[in-house]
Amino acid sequence: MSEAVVARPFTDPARLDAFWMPFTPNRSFKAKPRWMVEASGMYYTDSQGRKILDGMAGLWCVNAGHGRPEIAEAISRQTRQLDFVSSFHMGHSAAFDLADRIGALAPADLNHVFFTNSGSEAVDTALKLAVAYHRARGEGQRTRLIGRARSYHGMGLGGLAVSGIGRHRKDFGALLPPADHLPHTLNLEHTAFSRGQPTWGAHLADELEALCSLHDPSNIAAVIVEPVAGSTGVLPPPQGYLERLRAITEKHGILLIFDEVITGFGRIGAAFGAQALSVTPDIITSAKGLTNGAVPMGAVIASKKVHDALMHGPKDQIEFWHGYTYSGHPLCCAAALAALDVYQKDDLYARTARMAPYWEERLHALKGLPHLIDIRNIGLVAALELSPRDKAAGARGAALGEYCYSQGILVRPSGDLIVLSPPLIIEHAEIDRMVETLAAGLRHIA
Ligand code: PXG
Repeated sequence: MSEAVVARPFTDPARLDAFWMPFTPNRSFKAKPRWMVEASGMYYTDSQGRKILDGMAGLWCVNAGHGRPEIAEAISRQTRQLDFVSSFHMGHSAAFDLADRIGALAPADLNHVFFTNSGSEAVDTALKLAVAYHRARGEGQRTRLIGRARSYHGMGLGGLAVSGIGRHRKDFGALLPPADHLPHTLNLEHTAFSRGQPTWGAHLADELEALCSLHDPSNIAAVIVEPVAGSTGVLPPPQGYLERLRAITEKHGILLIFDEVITGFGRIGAAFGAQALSVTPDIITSAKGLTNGAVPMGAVIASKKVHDALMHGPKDQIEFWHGYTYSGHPLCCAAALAALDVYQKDDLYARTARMAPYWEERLHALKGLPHLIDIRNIGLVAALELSPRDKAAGARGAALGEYCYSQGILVRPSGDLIVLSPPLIIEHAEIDRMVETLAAGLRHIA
């Protein structure tokens, strides 16, 4: 990396103004920017030349580590050979190849793949697909959607409607389609310091029966949940909970959607969370790890039942009135195919399952250190929950995040939670270093 590239942003602060940063306090970032200039394997390099251990896999996406040359080369080759072709009425082989590969990786008969450009678009696509499915079967009144508290389903208006984060919804309330929410499954009194799936909480799935009584199931199109809620603080599902949701949805003809934008492509020790947790939904949404984060892409994976219901009417008519200019973009498909090859070569899903017990053991050894009120983990993801400071919610989490960064480790503070989701190539020594830094940080911060 040349000096000029490293130094440029600092020499002209006025040039920071134009980029309106997403989900960032723009003014404070621009007053004290944090730059990354390079990334390779488990590490970023920041503008001071420090190596920073990436405890977040970018933003839950760089599953095989940064800068994998196979993916870079595939992108470069594809853009020189066929930079763009629309997937509306035209084709290129990488899109078909990728859909086929994803279908083979997905559970059961979830074999039909619709491409999007992000997780948010994948969620909106899945919700529309659910409504269209019922309509195609003559149940057009099934339009009601059910999400869950403490869920993140992206920033589209459909995804926001089913999402369970009040602050995300607050400014846009009137625009959101009506949706109901199941309760979330975290209850520290019953679940604190559970290893993996808590034993308490399966009964919370029965709240779905209550919503069915209220609205009548004949009006409900779909239930969407993250199999493991990720960005709201890593909530592994209670044992038996997803099984119960599956049984209730099946009983009432309601589609079950798993939002696997985070759990897809290995995070919890199988290609999809559905497989790791042995519950099969009707539709899966994915993104992030699909291309190892190298280029934006999402995918919706539908079961045969859902797909076939829409394949009706005259054969020369469009079956699903939906799509994006960049659905199945050649460059994204090439990146995703290369990423899937890398995952296979690294045996990444099985490796994650093998590494998970060590991750769990090391993290749970932190129990008893100051401020720690919960540790949650599954696969290679975890959250530490800290008790909040008096009248200063979030300050302690931010302080621990800052401490870790000062020691060369990037973690994701979210309020008083520290979320950890490293690239799945993490080694034992790197887990040790993360855990030791967190331990030192917990002792250090007030
Ligand atoms: N579903 C889930 C489960 C997600 O986690 C999305 C959908 C939306 O994906 P896109 O690609 O549209 O961003 C997500 C995104 C965090 C964080 O801080 C998490 C996400 C995005 C940004 C920040 O944990 N997840």
